[in-house]
Amino acid sequence: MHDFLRRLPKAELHLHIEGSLEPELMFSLAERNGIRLPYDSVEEVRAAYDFTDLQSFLDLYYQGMSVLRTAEDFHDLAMDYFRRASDEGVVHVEMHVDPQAHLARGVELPVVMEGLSLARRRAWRELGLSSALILAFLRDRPAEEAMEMLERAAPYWEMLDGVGLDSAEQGNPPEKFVAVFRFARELGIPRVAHAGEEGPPEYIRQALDLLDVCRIDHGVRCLEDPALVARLRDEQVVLTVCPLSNVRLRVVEQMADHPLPQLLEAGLRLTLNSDDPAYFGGGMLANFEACHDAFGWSRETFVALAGNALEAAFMSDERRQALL
Ligand code: ES4
Ligand code: ZN
Repeated sequence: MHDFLRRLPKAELHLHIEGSLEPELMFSLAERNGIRLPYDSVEEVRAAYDFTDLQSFLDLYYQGMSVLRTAEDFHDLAMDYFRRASDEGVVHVEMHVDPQAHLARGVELPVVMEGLSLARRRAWRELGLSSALILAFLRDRPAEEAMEMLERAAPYWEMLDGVGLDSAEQGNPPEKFVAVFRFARELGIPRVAHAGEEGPPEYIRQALDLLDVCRIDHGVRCLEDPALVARLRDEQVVLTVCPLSNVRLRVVEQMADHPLPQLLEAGLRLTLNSDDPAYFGGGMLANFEACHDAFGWSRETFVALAGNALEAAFMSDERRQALL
């Protein structure tokens, strides 16, 4: 099964590129940039990744990204991830990026965009791996700041495949971001949003009704609202589920308790994703394998889930046909 899951062509629709920063690269970038880390070893960093909830993770995630300063750093970050993903049979990666987190520490948008663009072109040429870029708004910061960031991103609108909504969910409902999502829609940019990870089912409804998103990132808490489940099924809304993330952030206690089997049984259009592979104990293959170990799913189930991701991916129909 391991070889089958590795060889299965997989598209990853839910990845935070800053969350792909492995401790080894964190140390080498810290050294290159003359930055002191509050850790003495890679082992110490990994030991610190003992999270109690989303916020406890976000604190270390924002701290970890402090080593990213130059376009070369962003290039190395993404290239490092693309190589690992490609080795795991990933053929397409859609990455969220958090420009506000970088702007807040003095790293300007062109630095981020140039580094990531170069890595994406190299990944396509050297690995045959396609990618998409999702500009994410930090929901725990003011909505006005999100709008300002999207305006500043004007030179890059053309290269955006989507906008997203991430960071601390509780208390930061989608309705807070109606204006900036309306602007993205006017620009013709597709929209996705994290909802129903720690937040209530109502946030999933808001993301659909007020932000007009085409996918829900996570969405696992929809199960608390049967009418919402029926709607997600009827409309075949794609959920980008991240099983190992849910365990590590204690959305569920262990893989055996994960609601994936119920979500599948409900007829929802699911995909499997890694979220922040460097922080949550593995990439796409580890997530697929964890599902196999916990639920004993057949090859057909994994083929269907991988197919959902290819069908929902932001890629040309030509590329999609080549992969399906
Ligand atoms: C994130 Cl809400 C959320 N979940 C996982 N990783 C993230 N990075 C930024 N926001
Ligand atoms: Zn996420």
